[in-house]
Amino acid sequence: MEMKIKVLAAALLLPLAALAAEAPDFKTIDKDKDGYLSRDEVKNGLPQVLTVFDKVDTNKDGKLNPAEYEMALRILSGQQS
Ligand SMILES: [Ca+2]
Ligand SMILES: [Ca+2]
Repeated sequence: MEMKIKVLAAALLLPLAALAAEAPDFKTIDKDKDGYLSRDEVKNGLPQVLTVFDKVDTNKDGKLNPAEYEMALRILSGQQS
């Protein structure tokens, strides 16, 4: 049934598509309120971001500023697999 396959595919894609919308706020993850997300803060707040941490840490300071965090969410929510 072609219809069934489409529904299944949509269900599989949903969690990633919903990630950006449901992701915790930057300030919520930034526990020590220094304006950056360390690896530990990311690990506790939204572990999926760790998978793209190095890729989005464009200035290589080992932490994420709000723009870098947004980039991580965009990458994760756009991933197909
Ligand atoms: Ca912090
Ligand atoms: Ca950075």
